[in-house]
Amino acid sequence: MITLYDFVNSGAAYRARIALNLKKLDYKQVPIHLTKDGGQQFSLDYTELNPQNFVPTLIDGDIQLVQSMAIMEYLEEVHPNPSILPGDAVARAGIRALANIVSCDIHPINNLRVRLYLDEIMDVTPENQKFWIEHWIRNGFDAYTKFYGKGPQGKFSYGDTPTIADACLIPQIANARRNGCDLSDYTILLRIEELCQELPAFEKALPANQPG
Ligand SMILES: N[C@@H](CCC(=O)N[C@@H](CS)C(=O)NCC(=O)O)C(=O)O
Repeated sequence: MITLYDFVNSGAAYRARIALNLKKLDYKQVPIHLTKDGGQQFSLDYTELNPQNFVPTLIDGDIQLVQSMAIMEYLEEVHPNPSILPGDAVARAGIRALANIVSCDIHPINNLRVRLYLDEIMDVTPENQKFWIEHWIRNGFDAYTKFYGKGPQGKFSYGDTPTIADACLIPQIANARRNGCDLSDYTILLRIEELCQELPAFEKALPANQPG
């Protein structure tokens, strides 16, 4: 049995939920509330599992995995069908490039710990924090749209089946909405989102559909 330590509004955990659902794997969820009790990710027990104090963490038997990208690639290698990283070396590099735009270049700069640092240490006003968040989301989504244009321009982010790129994009769009970003310029990304949300794997992973 697989166990996923996750949090409803965590984009990184949302990626892992999508990947698990696309692979049609059963898993138990253990919520780690990122703000309750001073942040349950900082408890001693959870720190043992994830020394970075992040969600997600995935337990598969006696295997313990951290980092959502590593988790998705592990799932792909252990359960290759259906593939979420399909194609030849060029296609796979293209999919990883899109996924990394979100996971390396947007998400970490807008993460909870960074926002708390801006707020509490750097004394950045709420208005300027909003500018910061929106700036990096737009910067990444502009790049994502351009890279989509250089790929096969299929129904999903890269080709006609959902991949780890979509598993990164959809949570980031949800995060952008939660932060009040105007997404009207991103018609291609919104079209991909609409198609993804029609799939049960994405629907089941929605924050609104999580236990508790
Ligand atoms: N690179 C990590 C990032 C994980 C991450 O940033 N998780 C966030 C939630 S989306 C978190 O746990 N933040 C806790 C904090 O900032 O204290 C991954 O992809 O797993």
